[in-house]
This record gives sequence, structure tokens and C-alpha cells, in this order.
Amino acid sequence: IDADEKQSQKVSENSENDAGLTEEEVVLSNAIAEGPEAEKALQRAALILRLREGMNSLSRVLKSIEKYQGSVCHLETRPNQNDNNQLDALIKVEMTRVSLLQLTRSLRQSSSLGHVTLIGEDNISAKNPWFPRHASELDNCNHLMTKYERDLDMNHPGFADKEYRARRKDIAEIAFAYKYGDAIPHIEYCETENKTWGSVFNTVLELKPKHACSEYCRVFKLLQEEGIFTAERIPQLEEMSNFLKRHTGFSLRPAVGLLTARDFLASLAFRIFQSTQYVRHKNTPYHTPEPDCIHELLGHMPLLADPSFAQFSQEIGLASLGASDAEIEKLSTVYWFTVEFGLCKESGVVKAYGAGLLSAYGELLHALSDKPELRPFEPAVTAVQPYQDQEYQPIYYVAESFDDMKDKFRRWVSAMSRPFEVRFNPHTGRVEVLDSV
Ligand code: HBI
Ligand code: FE
Repeated sequence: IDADEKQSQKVSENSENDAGLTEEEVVLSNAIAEGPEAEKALQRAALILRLREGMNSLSRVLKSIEKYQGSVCHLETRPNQNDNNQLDALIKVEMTRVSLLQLTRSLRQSSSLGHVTLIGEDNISAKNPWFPRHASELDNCNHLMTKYERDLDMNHPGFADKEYRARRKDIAEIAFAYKYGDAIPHIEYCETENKTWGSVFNTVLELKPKHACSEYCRVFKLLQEEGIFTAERIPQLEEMSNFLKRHTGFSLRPAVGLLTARDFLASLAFRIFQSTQYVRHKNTPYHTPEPDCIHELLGHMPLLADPSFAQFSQEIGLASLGASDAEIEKLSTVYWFTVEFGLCKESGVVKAYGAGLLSAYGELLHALSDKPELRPFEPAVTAVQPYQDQEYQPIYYVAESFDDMKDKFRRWVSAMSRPFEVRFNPHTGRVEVLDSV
């Protein structure tokens, strides 16, 4: 799963505003109201532009940026979906506020001349970043990775299957319509879908006693006893959510597909897991290029009912709120090597706890064979480890225990550059911000 995530991450995290590509009136949100010091300070901003004359427009835009003494920190373009002669561009610039104001004014004027349209801009200010303060605001945190945004990708196993695509569309509608506080809609899974679940369920059933960590096995058994985990039917997200609430206060909300790391991690801060509700294609029961509900239910849910693991998950989420893009990248790498592909030790024996392992037996057997390299989990090191999302991992990180992992993670996070701290208040369900500078 999570294929091509790295490549698509940057585009999607920043091109949120282009969803409908409406040419809305853009207002520069930060007025120059903070005195001469603030005026001199460099600030970053992301501009999203439609280049009506392709590369020609691009060079004109770059010249304007230069004219206002800005520097370009990041630039990417892609052909416009409706008109291939036009380009959509994301340009991150660094410049003073005054210059930025002048630049955006000039770009808006160019818009009227026709060669470029300023679709959106976002002042990336380290001082005042937006992030959700309450779970209800997660209604705004469901941006998809672009790869699967519209229709299924050509290499997707379900690409040529009309019926499958229609099914995916119906289930996607439910997630799009979902709002905080709603009950998670019931999905009537068909026989084929339940059969696919059954195949994966039975392999997990067979492999877990030997290879899964004790926390996973403990909750798995509970889920069986409650009749939620059976080989016959896919559990409903609503019943699973209620189960989790009783054990750790975690709950679920339906997600349309692979979300951006920032949005996905933010929900964890509120002990909410954004879970897909659709099922992988029937022809590839043991593989899915993106998360599906079989992966979420069999891989993630059991451990979210474990108190120590739930705490660790929430702390990754809290660390992500208001973090810089570079830090989000590190946090999602830590997430990758722990929540998705983590191994741990139990009386000297290595076991799996990562969801990507526990819901995919091929990689599970590979991880616990003598082929990959195993290293001790060390956040600072793990966070910068390049990773594989197309083939099995060559390296895995092994935790001593969930508590140890959490302690190490906490120590590492406290050294992050964020100029404030956050705390989750369980009584109000709100994230409180504590200024530390
Ligand atoms: N989105 N729906 C969904 N499910 C995930 O498991 C998921 C995601 N987006 C990103 C992600 N996982 C991770 O790989 C990290 O980048 C946080
Ligand atoms: Fe996952």
C-alpha cells in the first residue's frame, strides 16, 4: 500500500485549493500590521497558479518573483487536467511580507491580462499555522493523495472493472458526505467482498499465533469473542469504532482513500483513525496498492484497542499538529517503520506489530525471515531512513516494547523545532496550545 506516496505527497499536500479550480477572489490574509521588524522578516508562502501559456507564463512569473526579491524554494508543475496546453503550478517562495503583497497584487493583475491565474495562496507562517483544535474540525482534514483522487490509476487491479469502479464510487460518496458526529453508515458488503475478507482473515488466523505480538493476539481474541471478527463477514466500521471506544477511546471515521500524511496524522491527535471502507479488488486478495478496509480492520484495529499502543499513536498525531513539511515527512517515516511495518521483541523473539505486516502475509514472512536487516528502533535514525513502498522492506526497526518506543519517541519529539507545545484535554476533546517562546 501507500505506493508512490512520497512522490505524490508534495503535490497533494499543497494543491488542496485546486479541488474545483474555481477562480475565487484571493485575499492576502496577513495584513502588514506588525511594525517594521515584521516587515523585514522573510516569510514563506505557497502560490498555486494556472499558467495559461504554459512555460512562457512560468518564466514571466519567475521574473516577477525575482523583481520583488523573493526566492523560489520549491517549484512543481503538472499539465492542467482539462487543457494540456496549460500548466498548474505550485511555487513556494520566501520573501518579505511587503514584497509578497506586491507580488500577489501583480499576479492578480496578470490574471486579468490572461497569461496566469492565481488560484490560491497560503502563507506558510511558522508562527500561526492552522491545524484542527477539535475533532469536529477533522471534517476539513480529508485531503487525498492525488494519485487516487479521481478515477482509479491505470495500474490499479480494478482499473478495467466497471462494476468495481462503480462500487468504489458509491463507497467514496459515503465518506465524502460524512460529518463529525454522524454514525458511520452501514455498508452491505456483497458475497465477493466478504469472500476476499475471508481469505485474508484465514491467513492471519493461521500466522498470528507464531508471528504476531501478544497485544495483537489478545485483542484479536476479544474481537472474535464479541463476534466482530469472523471469517464470514467484514466487520462494520461502526461496531469496530464502538469496540475501540470502550477500550482506549479511539474511534473511527470513514476516509475516501489514502489521505495526505498531514491530515491522516492530525486525526490521531484526537484518537481518531480515518479508515477506508472499500474492499480491494477480488483478483488480488493478498495485495492492495492502497489502504482498504481489510488492511485497516485486520492490520490496525487490534492494536488501537491496546492502551499503550493507542497512546503512542496519539502522540505521533499530536507531534504532527502545526509541524513543518520536513517534520511531517519525518513523522510519517516513523509511522511507516512502527505502526505500518514495526517489529518488536518478546522474550528475545522478534514478533510483528505493524499493520502492513499483519495484514499481508507475504511481507510478514519476509520480515521475520533471515533476509532483511533488523535494527533497534531509534526515532532520530528511523525518521530519516529512506523506505520502499513498491517491494518488501530491506530494513525493519525493532522496538523493545510499546512503552519503550513511546518514551524514546517523546524524547525525540521534544527536540522538534515547533515554537509551541500542544496538549490534548480529554475533558473537552480539544487540543490546547501552550506557547513556549
Ligand atoms: N490514509 N486512509 C489512509 N490510511 C492510512 O493508513 C494512511 C493514510 N495516509 C497516510 C498514511 N497512512 C501514512 O503512510 C503516513 O504517511 C502517515
Ligand atoms: Fe495502514
